[in-house]
Amino acid sequence: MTESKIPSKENFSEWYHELLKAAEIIDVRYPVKGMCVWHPFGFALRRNVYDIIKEMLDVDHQETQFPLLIPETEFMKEAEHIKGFEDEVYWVTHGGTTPLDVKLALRPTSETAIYPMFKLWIRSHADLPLKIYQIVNSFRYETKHTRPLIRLREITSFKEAHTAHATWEEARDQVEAALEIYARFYERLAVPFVFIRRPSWDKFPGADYTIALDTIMPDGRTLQIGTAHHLGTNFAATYEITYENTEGEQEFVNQTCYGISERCIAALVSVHGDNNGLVLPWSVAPVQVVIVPIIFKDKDRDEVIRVCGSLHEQLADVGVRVKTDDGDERPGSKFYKWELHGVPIRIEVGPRDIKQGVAVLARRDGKKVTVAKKELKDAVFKEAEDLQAVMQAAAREFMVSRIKDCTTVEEARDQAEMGMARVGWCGSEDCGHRLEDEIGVSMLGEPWKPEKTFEGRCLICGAETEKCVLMARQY
Ligand code: 5CA
Ligand code: ZN
Repeated sequence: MTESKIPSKENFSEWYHELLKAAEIIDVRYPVKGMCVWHPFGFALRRNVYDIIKEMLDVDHQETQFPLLIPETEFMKEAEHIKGFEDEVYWVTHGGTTPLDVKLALRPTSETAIYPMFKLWIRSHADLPLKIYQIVNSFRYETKHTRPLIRLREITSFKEAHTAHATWEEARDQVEAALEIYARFYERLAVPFVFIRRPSWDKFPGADYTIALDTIMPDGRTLQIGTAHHLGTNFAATYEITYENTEGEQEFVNQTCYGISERCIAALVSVHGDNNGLVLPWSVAPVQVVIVPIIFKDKDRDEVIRVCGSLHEQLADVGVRVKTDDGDERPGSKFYKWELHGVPIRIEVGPRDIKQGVAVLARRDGKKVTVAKKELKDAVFKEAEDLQAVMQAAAREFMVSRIKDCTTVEEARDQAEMGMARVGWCGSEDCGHRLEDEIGVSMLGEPWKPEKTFEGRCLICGAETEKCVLMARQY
């Protein structure tokens, strides 16, 4: 089929919105701004994606669930945290017609729900480290332009982990462990990113420091797709979370938290999709293989359907998420529909293929191979793996091509239209703010553990420096 229901990806914003609709990811017509409905197909994708992160966390974290509502008295304890979130909180003020004695906040994130309980749970060093996570909805009254999956007022799939440790160093190591988990997670999604340490003025409210994962969207704008925060003893002091150390003294715990949201799916969809629709990595595709029977004459029907059924069974038996589309539409329409839904591999079976003992295997990236029926299973896995690698490489190449060193404000301004501009920074807060003002975009921060060191000059004051920062337009 040549006609395409979605606009060209060059008009990224239109493409994105139309794709979410056409590929049945989410429905944005719910009548509350910033709140969307998952279509069943989108939710199946979400489940596959979140199963990966759950499996990774379950190795040494415990899953739990805390209430949605947080009493104002707890919410208002940590001064910096309040400052960071007070404009974004939804409040429950009434039970029926009765005003509540204590207003209840809908969690914008759950520090203030979880940490009063940590105070009760943690007694001695034997209770540490404590590592928990939950996958819940959370609410933020965002005032910036809302966007499906990207900036929501109800974040439906907020994965937040919270940990407590005996020492600051152990918490630091946990931040690194979390980043490693996220790196492996995004590798499975074939979504490239850079680790960036946020500047002090953009860290999580109440944290010692914040490290973010940022990726570049097709329109050149940066999307923060995860963060890990070292909370030091800031919340522990406020919520009196102490443990008895081996000498019998009470000490504050050191904490971390780290989160991702359905932005991971926004990134997945945007980074890989094309003009024909979704392109999903094998690892998460709700349908990994679609089998399309090619029937020209009625007399061939039974035989073609039988062979398709046996291929279907073979693949399902080894755990492939396979679907046989034996509906009445013409094959061309079926191809189009499953391409739109990002199916990595399509298998076509017609009478002539049956006679020759082969099937045609078409990959979502356009590559086609004819394979002997006996070798089909192996061929599917081989092509799936290769396709995932091709997607990974293409996505990384795009991102890397959109990060450039810049030595003048004008250059950085131009580059920030395309992606990230890397510029020298002396480290003074004053020059930092001027960088943001003059380039007209945000400072994402310093690359975290960069491969090579930087040598240059602060773009503002000209001082020699080994520090560099990435500047970009952000979603
Ligand atoms: N408590 C910490 C760690 S869980 C926390 O809330 N960190 S956060 O504010 O940085 O949020 C974690 C991640 O959620 C962000 O990195 C971002 O990817 C995502 N996120 C934040 N706000 C929204 C929003 N309004 N819509 C969708 N995703 C969001
Ligand atoms: Zn400077």
